[in-house]
Amino acid sequence: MFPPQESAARWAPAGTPTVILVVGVNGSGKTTSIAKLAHRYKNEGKRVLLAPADTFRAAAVQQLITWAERVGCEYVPAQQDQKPDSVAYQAVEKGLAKKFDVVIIDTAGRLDNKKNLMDELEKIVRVMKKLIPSAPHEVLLVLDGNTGQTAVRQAKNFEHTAGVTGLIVTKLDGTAKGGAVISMRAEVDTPVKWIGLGEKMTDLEAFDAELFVDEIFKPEGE
Ligand SMILES: Nc1nc2c(ncn2[C@@H]2O[C@H](COP(=O)(O)OP(=O)(O)O)[C@@H](O)[C@H]2O)c(=O)[nH]1
Ligand SMILES: [Mg+2]
Repeated sequence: MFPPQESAARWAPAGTPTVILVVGVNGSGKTTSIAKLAHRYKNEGKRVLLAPADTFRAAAVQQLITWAERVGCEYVPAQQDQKPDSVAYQAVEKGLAKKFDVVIIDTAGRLDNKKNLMDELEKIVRVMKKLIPSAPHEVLLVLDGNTGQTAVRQAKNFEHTAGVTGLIVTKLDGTAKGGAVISMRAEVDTPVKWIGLGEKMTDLEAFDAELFVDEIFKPEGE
């Protein structure tokens, strides 16, 4: 029953930084997932630049910077209350100038209302296109795998407005939670690209539908 999907990550043409925009509600695991992606890409030998464009909450910028330092990758410094699109612009500009392979942009999960949030995301996309017309190459929506129908609703809200190209389903560590991915994909027409399996930077797996389904049907103890 699992719908066929294209799980592969999308990349910019050679010589252009791949810009990944990460969206989703607060607490879904955006910032942690960005750290995990950064860690993975860094291990693959890629140069990764992080952009803390969630300037809406005081602690959010610092949280991403702390992760960047832990992972050992670069970030653009951002002030709290700096406009998110200006942080994104700075990051893409630096990504181009310093030839980074990957630029990952963290965003706010909540503004005073949903329209403002979507407007803000659109602004971020608009400014980066001035520098790289094909950006963002990937828009990853982060969904908490424990939130069931709420996550499905969020996915539907974000899917069209933000041009989402893939899902990261988080918090699938623990028992018997994998089913959430199946029910999500039954209702949301976006491929699951990554799954989060814990709070550490190593707790991220590329999603492979076939392997995943095999795991679910494996007899206990195998
Ligand atoms: N168990 C578990 N916790 C996670 C996972 N991903 C994120 N978290 C936790 O969820 C909380 C919110 O994550 P955060 O990245 O700050 O979410 P954001 O508000 O979307 O940026 C933090 O306590 C994370 O450690 C995961 O895959 N498994
Ligand atoms: Mg965050």
